[in-house]
Amino acid sequence: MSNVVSYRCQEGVGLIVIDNPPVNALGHAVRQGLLAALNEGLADASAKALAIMGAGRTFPAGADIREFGKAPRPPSLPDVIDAIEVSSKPVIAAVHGTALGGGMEITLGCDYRLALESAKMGLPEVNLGLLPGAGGTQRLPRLIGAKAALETIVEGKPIKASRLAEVGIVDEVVSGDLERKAIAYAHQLISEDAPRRPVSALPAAPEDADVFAEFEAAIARKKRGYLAPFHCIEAVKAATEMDFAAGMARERELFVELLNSPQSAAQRHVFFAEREVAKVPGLAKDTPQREINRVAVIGAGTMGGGIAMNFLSAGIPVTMLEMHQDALDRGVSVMRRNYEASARKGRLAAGQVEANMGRLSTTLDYSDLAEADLIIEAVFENMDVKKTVFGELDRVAKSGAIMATNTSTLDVNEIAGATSRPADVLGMHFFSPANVMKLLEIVRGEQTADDALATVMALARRIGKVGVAVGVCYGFVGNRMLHKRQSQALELVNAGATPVQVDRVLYDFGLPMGPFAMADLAGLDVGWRIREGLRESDPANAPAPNWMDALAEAGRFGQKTGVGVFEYPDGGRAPEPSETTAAEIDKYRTEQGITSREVSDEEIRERCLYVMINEGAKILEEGIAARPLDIDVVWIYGYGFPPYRGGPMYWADQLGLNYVCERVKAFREETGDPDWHISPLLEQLAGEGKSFADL
Ligand code: T1G
Repeated sequence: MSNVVSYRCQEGVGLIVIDNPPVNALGHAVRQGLLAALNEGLADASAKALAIMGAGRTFPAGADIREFGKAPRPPSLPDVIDAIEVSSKPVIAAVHGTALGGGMEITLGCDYRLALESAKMGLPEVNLGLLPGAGGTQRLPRLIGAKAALETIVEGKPIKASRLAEVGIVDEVVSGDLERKAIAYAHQLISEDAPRRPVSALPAAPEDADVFAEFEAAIARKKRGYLAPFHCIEAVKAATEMDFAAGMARERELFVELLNSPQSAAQRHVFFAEREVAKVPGLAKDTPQREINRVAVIGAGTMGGGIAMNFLSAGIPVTMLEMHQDALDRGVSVMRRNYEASARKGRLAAGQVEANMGRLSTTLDYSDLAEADLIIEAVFENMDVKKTVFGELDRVAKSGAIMATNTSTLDVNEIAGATSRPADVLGMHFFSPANVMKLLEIVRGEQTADDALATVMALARRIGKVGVAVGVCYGFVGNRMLHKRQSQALELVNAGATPVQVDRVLYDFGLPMGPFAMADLAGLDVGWRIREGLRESDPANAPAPNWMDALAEAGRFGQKTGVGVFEYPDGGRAPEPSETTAAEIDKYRTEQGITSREVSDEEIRERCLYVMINEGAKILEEGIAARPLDIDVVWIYGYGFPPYRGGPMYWADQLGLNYVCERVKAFREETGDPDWHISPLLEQLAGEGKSFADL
């Protein structure tokens, strides 16, 4: 008998239970055990029907991703599912938790499907750069039609039990004791002599080809550069054109192509990296955490409001502090409007707007923050202002309260120094829009206590963020690398490229937008004011004014003024080239004595991306990020680095660090720019023929 799959007969129903924590992944032992238990049930005369269930938290959540890339070991999951489908007794799937990927495919091999009302099912393989490779692309279209199947398979999102019942995937939605309900349901089927229902025997409704072409066109922009979504479409199309056996062969062929693709390897790296970042090296797994039951947010602006929404949506009450009532009222109304917009899009259950807003209280008085377990400031990005705020917090916050700054560039240690309790201070750098972007850089100060860090790392997950622990430096991890990239982009335009060309190259690489569209979105005035501030406070080291400053000085702030580097006619968001910008660039080149030259796309891609890799290596040397995967996760969840490339450091490994090192040195020679000073770590790894993954 297997130790991960058990069989027992209960009241005439053979119960097959998979018990392979934490998520009952369908590894080799489980597949073997499942087949053995199925055969035992079929041989058991007292069992009139069989039911497959998961022990613990969930029905199987898919194939064991850790097995991919290794030699496959029989029985394969398609073979196990085929054995279920042809069994001589009716088989029921009794689902709780999240039946995902191969888990859902097992249910499709069963005759009937029962689900707890809290259960979800889905086919998220596309997020791993794969496709459902155990019959999902052939059975699901037969069950719900190709169009609905395309949505489920290409979007890869889990579907709630009530919706599964609506579309005909689940036969019964139950509550209470699932095992009892499964047995009762089996008795009902037996008494009704319910027919066997092999899904593979259903005719696949031949969809007209338009459905596939239209669907492909609809995802073209969002899924550009990815392989898997389009292979998914091909596999589902095969289900409408071929018989089941031929369709399965086509599915297998497409699956193997994806499994062996660099994209899937990269996306599987991201899957595990996203979970690994929660395990901070040097922070004991059992570090005690402080209770966070009430949060305070200082500042009701765009960031403060977005930050507060994360906690309100997670059911955590928030007290929001502002200096003036009108600012407070404005902030609260923006939050309400954001929730109402989500509700209109069906992303919020009915009544959730009021529930969330009902957890919000507001005040103009610091003393009302005295009961908060965590206080986050999102005030003006100025050190003196931040220090004043933290001085006040030190006065009013209760003992043990964690005090966090949302600064994106300022020194967290200096801010902590404005209090008598630096162990309770850290950075929580949210990314705008704070209620949407998943990344949260958690900045550990020199004196930040372990339990404060562990508390906020766990809290990140509770509010649906991906928390990455980072150290203190200008820009931490993400913005520090971003600033280097923006500087190269500017230099490339100064040399002869156009903003349109630079943006196109990086957009084609897979980034959501190029450096100049990004600058227009953030607002040219933001960087300009910081540089103007430096020119006043530290003229010797401040950067000389450039053509982007000239645009900002002329009030061309970007999207918010309708004109910036690009122009946005009719208040739109689609950037269009600007003659004014071209003239400012020419003027700047003349003033600087620059003779513009041809700049190749290759030079743009290498300079913008390799400068990030080099800076990432320096970030690792300085311990600002603990591992290369932390940097990968920051860039994927904070800046939209294409997951199918795995993140900047993973991607560098695929290029080969020798080549990157060579190019960094070449750019140093060509430009004399200190940003191209080679990271000793990068040089050492390249010299030893190693990768960042070897760290
Ligand atoms: N294989 C191996 N390990 C897995 C795993 C899986 N499928 N799913 C989760 N884990 C590990 C995870 O790494 C973590 O490990 C622990 O379980 C808890 O996970 C043939 C080819 C189920 C919604 O893509 O979406 O089936 O860090 O932290 O937040 O067609 O895990 O503790 O060491 O995420 O509660 C398709 C992936 C596979 C589902 C639970 N299935 N998993 O979320 O916990 S391909 C998936 C998830 C496939 C077939 C194809 C989530 C979850 P550790 P966790 P969670």
